[in-house]
Amino acid sequence: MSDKIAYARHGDIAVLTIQNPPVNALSQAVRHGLMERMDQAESEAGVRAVLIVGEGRAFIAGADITEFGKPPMEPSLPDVINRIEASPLLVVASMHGVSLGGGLEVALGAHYRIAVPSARIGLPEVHLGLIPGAGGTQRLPRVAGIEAALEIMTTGRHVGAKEAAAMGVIDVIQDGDQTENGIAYTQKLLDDGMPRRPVSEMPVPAAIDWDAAFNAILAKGRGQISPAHCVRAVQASVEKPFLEGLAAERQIFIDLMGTDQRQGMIHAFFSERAVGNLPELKGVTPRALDHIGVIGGGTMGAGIATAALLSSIRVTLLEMTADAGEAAHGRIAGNLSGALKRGKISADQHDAILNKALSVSTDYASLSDADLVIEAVFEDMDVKKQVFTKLDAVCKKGAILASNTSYLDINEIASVTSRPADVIGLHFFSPAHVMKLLEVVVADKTAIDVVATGFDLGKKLKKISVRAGVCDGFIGNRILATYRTAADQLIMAGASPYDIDAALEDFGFAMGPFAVADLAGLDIGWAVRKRKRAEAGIEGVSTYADKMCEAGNFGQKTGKGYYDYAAGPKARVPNPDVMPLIEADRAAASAGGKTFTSDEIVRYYMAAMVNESAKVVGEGIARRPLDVDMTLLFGYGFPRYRGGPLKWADIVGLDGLLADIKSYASDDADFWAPAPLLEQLVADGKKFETLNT
Ligand code: 3H9
Repeated sequence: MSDKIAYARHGDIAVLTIQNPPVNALSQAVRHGLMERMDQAESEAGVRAVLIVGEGRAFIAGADITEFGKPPMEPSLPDVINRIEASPLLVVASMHGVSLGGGLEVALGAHYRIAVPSARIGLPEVHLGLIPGAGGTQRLPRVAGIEAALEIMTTGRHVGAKEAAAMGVIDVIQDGDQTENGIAYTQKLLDDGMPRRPVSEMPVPAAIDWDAAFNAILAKGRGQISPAHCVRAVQASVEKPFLEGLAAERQIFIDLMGTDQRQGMIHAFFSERAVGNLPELKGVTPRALDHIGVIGGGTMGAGIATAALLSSIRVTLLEMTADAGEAAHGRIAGNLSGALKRGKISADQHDAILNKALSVSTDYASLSDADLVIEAVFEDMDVKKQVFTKLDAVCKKGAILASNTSYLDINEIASVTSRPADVIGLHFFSPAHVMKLLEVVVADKTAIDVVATGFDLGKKLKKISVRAGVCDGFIGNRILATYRTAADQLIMAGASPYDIDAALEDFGFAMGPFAVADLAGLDIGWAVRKRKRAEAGIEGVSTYADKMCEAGNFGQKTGKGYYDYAAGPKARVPNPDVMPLIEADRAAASAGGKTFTSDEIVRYYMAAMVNESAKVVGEGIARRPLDVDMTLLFGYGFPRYRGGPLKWADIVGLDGLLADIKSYASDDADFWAPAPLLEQLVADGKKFETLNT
């Protein structure tokens, strides 16, 4: 008999308890066990009802995702659920924690559902590139109606017990132990003589305009297809008898299982969890993180302070002058009132943070008892060195000294202190209280428990933390610099910024690189170019991008950049001044004249991204390909359904990409020098994913 499903009798009720930690995923053993235990309940004398509960922290988190992509194993989940629903016994599900995907589908196969107030339900299959595949698209519309069912399955969001009860998905909400509640409720149903109530026998709702719903959801998906396919499965629930609808759902599920998008999204799911899981940190105790100092209260510093405050960490923010301190306080207060408006904190929490947890100072001595200090001052090595020298003098022994630099050498910064083992890079992305990515930059002498504390901070701040080594730009900005250069090469060769943006947005990026540049501010790149030229002693150079800035066009904030924003920030009207400037540069360089298809643009841009990513992994700046994938996904708008640049590369084929890179080398041999790791993988017939362990 199954050891995954415990069986106990409580009078007339057989209690089936799923025991598959950590989240009771519906593995083959669980499915098999449920079949066996249903047989047992039905064959035992005196059993009138079955109660299904989950042990541990959840009812059921869904199908076992690790089985996806492997040959199917009997019994299938739809068969198990149909068997549960068809039982002559009364079947009740008692839910706590999450009931997701197949978990909710099992509950919908029961005849009645009870849940604790903190329970959450959902059909998150779209986040894995799938649709619900065990009756969710057929049963949920019968219970909750088409509109609610489609909203739940196309967004994949978690729905709280109260809302789920209002939708008709949960019959009773009751606080307490799920098993005790379930037994009492089942007993009451038996005592009241309540009949079996199979959802599949409930009437179907009226039809809607299916094509309009499909097209609207497809357009919203930015290239992701599975949400729109939920519409077709729900359509089948209305138009076909139950079993035929179920078969239609199954077919769509199986078709999606074979897609690259499913592969990309499941890679993202597991990588998101693996990225902060570094073998060298096992058993390492992080240092305390009760009080954090932040130096500099600009957008970045204020964002970091806000993120820490929202995670219940005390913050002392240091500014140079009282006026600057007041401005920083205002920025943080603005961020916090945004959090209050969005319901992330209560009014009391908001007031407590501002009155107690945050202090603003102009005196370095106020950082003397901080556990960790992060500087977010001007990106200049001398300025950073001055800050670290002062921190070294005032901070307590064991305090961690962190830099938020986005490209400067952390080893050099650490060298001015007497405690380089306590120095680390913590590279946040702006706005730091919103963006999910945190690069934990480990310098040569950084102590292992300091690294562990960096990851612990990321966890407390609910970030996706990625370990990076020291180099110019670390993982993300180094790769960004390369693919941006590839975009500039495409422009000189003949593509327009608008062709490039359109091609990459079709590929799935939220915004193309030139729209992103307009948003970030063109003056940032201009300042860097001017500084680099001054350092190199180059005078009098002015490219089309410089001329745009010289004319005062810095992007969205000035109303014009690559695009003209007169009609609003979302307007994508090309600025007519840009192309003549580009044409002049092409003419001066005797370049241009080539035309590119969208596919050629994507191929070129992605080849640059993959090649640099492979160098970053090969040099050990990123430990594993998945670290690069998560950096690009969470910091640079890379489409999640493609999994990340190196997952994408694995899917499209490394040999073809390497051949492309070699063919582009005739444009610029240095820039397109193939990454040794990529050449090695191709020679060995391997993929990047083999390095993800
Ligand atoms: C489905 O159901 C299809 C059906 O419609 C049709 C089938 C025919 N399977 O996230 P955590 C692991 S599709 C396998 O760190 P939390 C996870 O990898 C499924 N493993 O904890 C991690 O492992 P490790 C629809 C799973 O508290 C550990 O459990 N369901 C699964 O932050 C803890 O997870 C979903 O998409 C799984 N289904 O969050 C739900 N779920 O410790 C996906 C988790 O080795 N899961 N693991 O790193 C989640 O959203 C979150 O994991 C959950 C817990 C909210 C459950």
